[in-house]
Amino acid sequence: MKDENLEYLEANLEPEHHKKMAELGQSDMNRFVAETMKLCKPATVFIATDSAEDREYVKAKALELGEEFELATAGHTYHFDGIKDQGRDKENTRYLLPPNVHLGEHINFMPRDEGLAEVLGILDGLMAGKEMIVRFYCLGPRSSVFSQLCCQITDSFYVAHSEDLLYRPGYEEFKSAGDGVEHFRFLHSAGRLENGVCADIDKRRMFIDLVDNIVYSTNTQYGGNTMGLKKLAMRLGIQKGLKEGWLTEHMFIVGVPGRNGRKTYMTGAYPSMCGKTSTAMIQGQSIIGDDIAYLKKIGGDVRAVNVECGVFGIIQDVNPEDDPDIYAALTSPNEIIFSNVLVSDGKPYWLGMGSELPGKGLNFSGEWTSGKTDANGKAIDPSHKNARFTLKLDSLKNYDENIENPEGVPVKAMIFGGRDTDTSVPVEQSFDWVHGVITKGASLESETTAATLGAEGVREFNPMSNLDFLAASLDTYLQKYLEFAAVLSKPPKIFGVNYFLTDSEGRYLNSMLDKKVWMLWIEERVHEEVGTLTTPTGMIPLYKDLMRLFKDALGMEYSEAQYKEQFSVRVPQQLAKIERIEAIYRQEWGIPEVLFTTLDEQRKRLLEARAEFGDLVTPLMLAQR
Ligand code: SPV
Ligand code: MN
Repeated sequence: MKDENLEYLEANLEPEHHKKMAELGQSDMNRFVAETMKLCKPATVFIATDSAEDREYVKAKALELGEEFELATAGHTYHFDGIKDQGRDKENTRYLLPPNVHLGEHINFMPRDEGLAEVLGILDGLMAGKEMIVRFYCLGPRSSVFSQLCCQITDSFYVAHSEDLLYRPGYEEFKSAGDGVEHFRFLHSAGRLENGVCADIDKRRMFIDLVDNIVYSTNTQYGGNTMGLKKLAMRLGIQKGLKEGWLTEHMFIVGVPGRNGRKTYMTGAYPSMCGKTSTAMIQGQSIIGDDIAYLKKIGGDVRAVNVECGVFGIIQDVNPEDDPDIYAALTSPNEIIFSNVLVSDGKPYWLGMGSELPGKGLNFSGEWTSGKTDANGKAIDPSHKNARFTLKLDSLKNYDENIENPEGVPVKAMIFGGRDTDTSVPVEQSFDWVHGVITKGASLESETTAATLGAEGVREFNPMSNLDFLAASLDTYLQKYLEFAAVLSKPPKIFGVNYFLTDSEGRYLNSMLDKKVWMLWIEERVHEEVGTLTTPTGMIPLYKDLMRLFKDALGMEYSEAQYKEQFSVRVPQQLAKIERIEAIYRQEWGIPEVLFTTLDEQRKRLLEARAEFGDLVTPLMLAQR
């Protein structure tokens, strides 16, 4: 059959690029590429296959065009996003919804017709004078039940290069799939650049069209806004998973070592900058992924894959003591992109790297010297708090051998953690799947950080740390989540963690290293090798087990006084949290009743404990009950 789009491509592409499209054999892709060319009007078009040559071209172009610059160490490059383009822009990230679709109060949306008109208007001619890159990827391992094919169009070689590090190639997958294969599409343009950064931030848009499985992103460079396969694909993945009975989650996947050489796989969901990557990188563990997981039920287990094969990680506080494996990778020759760090004498520097930073250099604000202030008179940090590194997982030495397993890995524990200075204990097991989904996942709150634009330190509701990415109403998401593993005879055990508890003076009660102990305790709980103490909110570790684990894993003494301070139930704070969470869900339609009964039961247990012991219920009080 005649394909008019392919004819258009033949007339308007260089022959080698037309050939690549023709050989792909995907009429939807021909249409997507032809329509985008007509709309965005690029000067030239580069169709990338999976070949090493095409990958090299992208890398070389990023350097040639000044989107990246070389550092002294072989393979290392750096990139800057503009001073106003340093995080995910939640305000301008919107779902485009048809008139009959309502996803509730927590979803930022606009009418689809209006949104499409606006973003297509912005995209009109936006690639003028630039090269348009067309790239094919596969989310999840290739040739697996988890594989999700994607096509990214962008005019940013930095974005294309980053995605080449973060995602598995997909040209050959598309080619062998046969015409009409289901896929996600992403269209990005950084728009007009000035000094290499986006000049028209007021026209920054991330618009998600759930009807056509396409996401548009304009006038931004920051990874979370631009790399379609990252947070933008997550939204399409959530929608697809909920329809088909599986989950797309904001989760790391790790293998935790246990007794007799065994390894136990776990996932963990934490909002940005709450220790997710560093938990995934704890010494002695192996890493499958640090950000996004697809979870499916296979053969009686929940199994998970990392949709990515690289890390776009926060660099602040990566130092030889706290994150030795990442630090080693960041200081060895390897393909790495450093974004928004301080650069001086060909070397990257970042806050918390464990050594002195130079007093001047280049950073996201341009030439930087210590004491430089922004337009509001606020001191500009040498490296941004949300500065990042991008690398392939296989450049880390703790890379898990199962990352490409087409069946994923069995998930035995799911962990939820937020930035919480005053309420939850450092680690706690939920009573069962439903209690865990509701009181740990659906009740997750976190104090805001620099990973998204806006004020920091404000407590925000963030169910499953997925709120920013939900492509469904909360009631549907929760209902499907509850159903997901309820049918399994042994669903994953659910845990809550909190690394950010402080004392009355605001000092952290735990060190960065303590999370290793919590992970090892969870591993032993999965195999039911250690006991617990039941509290009104869950099951906490026994002192003797923590004392042993602190000694064995960290060579540290852990005192009973520390245990008491960290693991006491703070009843007024826990009750206030229930009030907040309940009020949020009361505003929504159709929330499963079990959410309210579960919260209510928890409140009753807390009130009973308070009547018996007062506001602060120590583990000892509960043990002697
Ligand atoms: C996050 O903010 O959750 C990240 C980085 O993982 S971003 O790509 O910006 O989403
Ligand atoms: Mn993330």
